[in-house]
Amino acid sequence: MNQQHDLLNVRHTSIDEAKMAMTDTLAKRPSNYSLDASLYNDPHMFRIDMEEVFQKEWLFVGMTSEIPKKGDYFTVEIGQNPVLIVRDGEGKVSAFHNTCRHRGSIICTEHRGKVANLVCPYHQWTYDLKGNLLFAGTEMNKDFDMKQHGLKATHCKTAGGFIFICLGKTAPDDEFDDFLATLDEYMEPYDVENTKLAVESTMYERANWKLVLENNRECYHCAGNHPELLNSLLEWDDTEDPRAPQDFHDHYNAQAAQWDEEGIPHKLKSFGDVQRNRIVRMPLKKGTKVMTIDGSAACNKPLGRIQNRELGSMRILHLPNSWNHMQSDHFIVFRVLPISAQESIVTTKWFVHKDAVEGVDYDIENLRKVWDATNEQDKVLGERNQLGINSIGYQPGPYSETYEFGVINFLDWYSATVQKNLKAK
Ligand code: 3BY
Ligand code: FES
Ligand code: FE
Repeated sequence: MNQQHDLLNVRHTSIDEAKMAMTDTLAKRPSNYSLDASLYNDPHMFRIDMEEVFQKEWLFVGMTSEIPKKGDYFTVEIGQNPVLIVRDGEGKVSAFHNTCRHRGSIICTEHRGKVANLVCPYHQWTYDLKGNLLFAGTEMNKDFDMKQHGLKATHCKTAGGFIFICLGKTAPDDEFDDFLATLDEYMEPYDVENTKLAVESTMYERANWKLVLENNRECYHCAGNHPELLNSLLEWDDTEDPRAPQDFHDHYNAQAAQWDEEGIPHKLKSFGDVQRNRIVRMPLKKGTKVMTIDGSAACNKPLGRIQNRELGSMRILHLPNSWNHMQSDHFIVFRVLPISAQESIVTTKWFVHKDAVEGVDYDIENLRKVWDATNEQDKVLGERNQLGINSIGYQPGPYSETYEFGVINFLDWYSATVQKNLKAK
């Protein structure tokens, strides 16, 4: 896709017209059908997604153990909004718009790093780790008020080592705090503060962000596309998946009894009426420990207080932009961020115990192999999906209610959220 092609997808001449079309399309859509093409490729519709979803809802950005010490930071771009996440001297993690209060330059120019203070590279205005302006040279007018020119904070909450931000004026609370409390409880065995980022990958995908999510929300495509993943992953979506046979329930019950003995939380918890947030520990295939090619351990050191290597994978879902796999000796987090109507970035990060030594306790290639292969396969699927949707021959098609209920849930959440936020104006 190039920029000229993008113009072919402009169906609406103004943003107001697009908003009316969005409201109309979402109100009329059958919930078990894929969306109208414009919602996957029209730049105006994309702008609405950015304004109503990515600039108003809670988003997953990363883990607290990526920035373990004072002054450690990482940056993230929410569409055109550069944001920096930093740990201050008291250990608190905060998020700020990465834009200087002088003339707006970005401040942190690297993807991650460590600083004593946040210094703008343009004219060296300097902010402390809480965003207060400390220094603005000697050239400002006498009435210049430093206190009025601190960095703009975004909402930021952490739980169980996960960092979420919200760029909206007010952050939605719905059931988010309930989810965070459960996340804290379910992540306790992993002791995230004592983990470290082993490796990360950034994948550019020529597909609308919703196609990336839709693809992730079903395993209908797994048998035909993910040979490496299926060495260890069971295709059922959660422990209550109506398709799962008795064999699965027997396997789950046997494992769950062991997890209970070790005090490892596992029961399915979902928040919101369409599983906007969900946590569930799923067993992996019999005889496998983690998601490596042969299912054997990926790291000699299990995480936190974990002893049983067969902890399956705790799947954590956070719409609109994250799914995660927490296992006994490593965990993997996934983050999707949109770039344009037909472009997204998928970031994957692998974490191990902070004392694990690369090359001794774990091998990076072995650690990342299954999900590198899976991500690559999913990227191809998403890009093919986008190409076909761009055709004048595309017509929304039916989802399977047994295999694709996760997709239906996602789009129900998306649709309700966009409609609610558009109305709230
Ligand atoms: O494992 C995942 O993250 C999801 C669930 C099923 C399809 N996909 C691979
Ligand atoms: Fe940051 Fe001038 S723009 S110091
Ligand atoms: Fe997949």
